[in-house]
Amino acid sequence: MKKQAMNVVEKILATHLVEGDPKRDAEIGIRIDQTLTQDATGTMAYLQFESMGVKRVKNDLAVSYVDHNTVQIGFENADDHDFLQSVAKKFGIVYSKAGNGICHQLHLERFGKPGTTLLGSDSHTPTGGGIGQIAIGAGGIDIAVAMAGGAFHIPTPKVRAIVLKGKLRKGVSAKDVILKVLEKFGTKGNVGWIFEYTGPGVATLDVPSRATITNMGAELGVTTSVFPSDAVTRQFLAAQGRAKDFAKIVADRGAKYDDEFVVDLSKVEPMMAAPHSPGNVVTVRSKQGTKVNQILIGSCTNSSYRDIRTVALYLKGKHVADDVEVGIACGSRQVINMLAKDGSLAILHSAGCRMLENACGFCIGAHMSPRTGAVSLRTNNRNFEGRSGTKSAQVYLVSPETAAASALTGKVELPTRKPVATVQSPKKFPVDDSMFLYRATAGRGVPGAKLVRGPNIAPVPKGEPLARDLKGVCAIKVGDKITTDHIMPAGARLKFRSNVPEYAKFVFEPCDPKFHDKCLVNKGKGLANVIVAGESYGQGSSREHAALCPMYLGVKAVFAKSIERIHRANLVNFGIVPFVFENPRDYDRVSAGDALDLKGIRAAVEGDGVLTVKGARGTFRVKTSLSDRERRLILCGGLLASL
Ligand code: MIC
Ligand code: SF4
Repeated sequence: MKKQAMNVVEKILATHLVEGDPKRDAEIGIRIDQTLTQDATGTMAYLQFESMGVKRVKNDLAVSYVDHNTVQIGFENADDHDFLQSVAKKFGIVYSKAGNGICHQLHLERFGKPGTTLLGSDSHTPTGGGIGQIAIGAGGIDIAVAMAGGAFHIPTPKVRAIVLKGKLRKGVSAKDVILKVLEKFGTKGNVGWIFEYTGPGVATLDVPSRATITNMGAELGVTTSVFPSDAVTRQFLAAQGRAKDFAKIVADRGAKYDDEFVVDLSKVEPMMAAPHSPGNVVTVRSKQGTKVNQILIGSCTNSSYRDIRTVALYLKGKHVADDVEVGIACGSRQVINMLAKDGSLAILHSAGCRMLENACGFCIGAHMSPRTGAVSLRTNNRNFEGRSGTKSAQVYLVSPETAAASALTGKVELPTRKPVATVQSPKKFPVDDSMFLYRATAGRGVPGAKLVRGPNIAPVPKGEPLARDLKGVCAIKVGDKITTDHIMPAGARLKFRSNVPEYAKFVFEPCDPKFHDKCLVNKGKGLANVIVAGESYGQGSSREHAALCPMYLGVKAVFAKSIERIHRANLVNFGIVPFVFENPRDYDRVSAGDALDLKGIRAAVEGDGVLTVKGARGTFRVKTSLSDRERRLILCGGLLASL
């Protein structure tokens, strides 16, 4: 019998399917081979894993990276690191020490395996798609379940082929390609899709370039993005001393897709995302000459050797403009070691760049906030308002080439005017795994190892079963495209990630600093807090704190025009009902402070998901469409309460 032609997504999912049938069901469960966590989401993931009472991790490989909270002002970050190290030792997890690099770059270099699945407690986990993995970002508790051997559930994906043709011109790179895709598909409306890159142009892109594209695919709101695993992948793995990890995974001839979009690489021009959304894409040409105050290069999107070496080639023998500050954060020690060896580091120093730690740093607003009203060009993947730490700053997302060319004049410049040579993929990367601890005990753990818990590590709160009826109040009303950075700010607040009561004080801080206090007053009166929001609520990061902390404050439901995938899953995991307005115009009938009668909410969740709400200006209907699994979770107060 002739086998049906399959695309890359189908091939990988077919070998990992454990629940459901993609032909029939709206949701499927897949086995997870590898997991990754970073420190900002990891502490909570491991606290939850611990509370499941499992003795050691059960998936093939679990890696715990420390890269987000490395500023260490006060004891909190260091306490978290100690806790994470002790968890890794006890439960059989590989631990990547602070200073080793950024999780996604490191995982690509040292662990990512074509044809496998990777689940990470960070929304940019799809970076692994660059090496042919189905790599998905999720909330920490989903990672905890996967480490305990449980399945991960995704909406049965629709697969869009992004067909690459031709070859990029000099001075144009992967960042411009993903910005082109974002220009076409935007940051909303892509829930449930997987973007698979295919076509003859794929072979012209090296693995780090592919990873830049899949990394920033997160901004589309898709489940993930993936490239085939081909000769280029084989060469990359061999150069990393991992030839044995290679598996060829390419789409069969005649493979089918639900949709197709063609990108002619030779026609792509330098692109940028203008403030304050990665989907706000314009050409660099249209902003040429704009004065720039700050340029930051690196982060998990563009921090490979190829990227930073390219910047060095632009800056060789030159100096950055006087009134622009330039900072560079490399993705890993491997990258820095290579730059040190080939002279790039000296070039960058002489050119007046500030070499930053190889960590998330500026990307998450942990430092390097620009001056008031600044124009900041950055190679990272998000430019949400205020994420840089400066609310009035205008952050543009650009390629390393555009960043470097602009650094020389202090104005937005076209990198294609004086392009540099293309950096070739190295034949051999210098491998040094010495900052990955507990590799020898991975999967087993060290007998007798004890957990180390500083005062910043607080117990995880559990949800309560959903009541039959609720008397509620609209605790806040927000607009469209509210990101998790609005709901649960990072930056200076990040250090409270393992301390929910403390972190909860900052829920919605940028929108309404009194939100926390109001919620507690309502909760004290026995009222359920309800969040009312517009389109694309919860876009951005995978941080489950954006659901966990509201749960702690007594939020029981969200009424939005639409809700983004990861955040919706996090709400369900913490027992908050993710409702959407049946008629989006009813959004206008609710104001902050309105009493909302949620009579029959439990029956609605048990039944068809439709709830009639009595508000201050009449009744309206909200609905939620839940799988049986999700329904069960919400009814008992969330995933942790269900165990
Ligand atoms: C981000 O880019 O916003 C983060 C910080 O990496 C988050 C994770 C987090 O909030 O800890 C993400 O993208 O998931
Ligand atoms: Fe870190 Fe930024 Fe990447 Fe998030 S997007 S993982 S904060 S570098």
